Amino acid sequence: MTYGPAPESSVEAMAWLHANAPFGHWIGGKFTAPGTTFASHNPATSETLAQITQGTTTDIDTAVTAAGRAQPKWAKLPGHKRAQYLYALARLVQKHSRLFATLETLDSGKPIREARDIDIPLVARHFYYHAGLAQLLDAEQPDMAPVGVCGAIIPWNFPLLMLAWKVAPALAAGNTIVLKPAEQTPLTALLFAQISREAGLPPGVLNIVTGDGATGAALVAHPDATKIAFTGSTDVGRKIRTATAGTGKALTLELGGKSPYIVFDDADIDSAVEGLVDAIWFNGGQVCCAGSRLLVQEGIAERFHTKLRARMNGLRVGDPMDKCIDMGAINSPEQLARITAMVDASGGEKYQTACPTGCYYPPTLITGLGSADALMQDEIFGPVLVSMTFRTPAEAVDLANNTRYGLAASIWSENINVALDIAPQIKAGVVWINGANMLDAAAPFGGVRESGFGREGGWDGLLAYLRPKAASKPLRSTLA
Ligand code: TXE
Repeated sequence: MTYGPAPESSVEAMAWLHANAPFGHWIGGKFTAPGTTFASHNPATSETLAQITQGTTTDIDTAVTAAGRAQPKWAKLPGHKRAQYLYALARLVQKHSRLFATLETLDSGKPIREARDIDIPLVARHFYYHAGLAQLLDAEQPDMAPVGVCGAIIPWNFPLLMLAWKVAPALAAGNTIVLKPAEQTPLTALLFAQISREAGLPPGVLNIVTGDGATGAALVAHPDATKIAFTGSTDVGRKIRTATAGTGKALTLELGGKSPYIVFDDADIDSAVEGLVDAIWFNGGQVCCAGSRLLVQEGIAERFHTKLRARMNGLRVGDPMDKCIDMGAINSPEQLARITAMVDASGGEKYQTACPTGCYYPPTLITGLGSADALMQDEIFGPVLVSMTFRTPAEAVDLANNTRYGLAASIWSENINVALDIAPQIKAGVVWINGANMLDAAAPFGGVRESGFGREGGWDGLLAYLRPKAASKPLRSTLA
């Protein structure tokens, strides 16, 4: 069955691309002339969308310098003035939400329904929320100083949302920023650059330098980028931590995960199955906090798997621009090859449903693995769920913690005492009870162990962009 094209036509997005590409960097409030370029593709069609400039060390230096020049004045603005810019950005994201959502889907392969209903609204919410925090800082700021110039490096799975997670708190706290989007998905960041002009953001407060890992490494290495915020693979996170060791740079890392999804035998099974569909097949499982490890209590395992397979059969995989599909394209041929190789190399029993040919991977369930098997341990970052059973709550905790990661976990039980007893025992930064992927600008998000450190969202997230400054007032003598 086909469902026809989404009403969100891509005509507007293609017109925007034709009017603006090839793209240079966004530095000091305007686009630079394009340099040596690479192509950004639509993974669903492999069509080239636009030529993007590969950022050099000189480009990074120019951007950091522009950010450094703008920072003192930006930091001197009262919080409520910075808030006005953040409110304007939030409103403009909403005003251009259809263009943002379409570009995001074309560039990343995620379903238009997700881009339109989840990614872009969460972006606007993030800016609204941080506008509020910027105002609160008026009361707090005497003892808090911005970090200075922030360098942000983001991945391809939530391109605009990850931009918002870095830019909103950085700007709210009085920092300026140089952001490097992922080479696979730079388009919405470039549109965001354009709307920052519409918002009247002072030149140099936001700078975007496109490019690959080498561009990111140059940003990390720049001596005047005093805080680095990174979201991406654990391998690159490790390199960045090594590169910044001994430099005094502040650092937050949001890395991979292998989050457990624990279902007790008293759970509401239908809700738990539905929650799992969201946990592992949202954005094709290309989600750092994906519930990619199902741990289900033995007594209900068969019934649960039967219901899960039936639900999998109903998932529609296809053209991301079709608003009726559940899962779109895999983000890139490289990521598809990575997923395929990992699954092909594994044992276990595989259950896969249908998907189109091209840059697609079918919803997959793998059972019969041991807890030490590679697929139980390694992040796949695709629509692949691995499943094991447990007998007792203690065994559930052991299995859940048997990972080098610690980002998120879901616990499903109708007995709140069980859930509240288990939650603190799980080594993870975020634990959801009878839910999954519940993200909000006000909730601190981040990991422990090899999932990284630092939080994004909430007051904790803002504090990562501030430094306490105890010497801002003269101390009164205790003898007086
Ligand atoms: O990530 P990279 P990749 C995981 C996931 C995926 C795997 C590889 O398991 O399969 O990583 O994806 C920039 N210095 N996650 O290769 O390389 C790069 O240009 C500075 C989980 O795409 O980590 C991009 O902007 N920057 C993750 C960003 O880092 C460097 C999301 C992420 O790319 C750099 C993405 C360097 N040396 C992948 N090398 C999550 N936590 O959500 C690359 N980059």
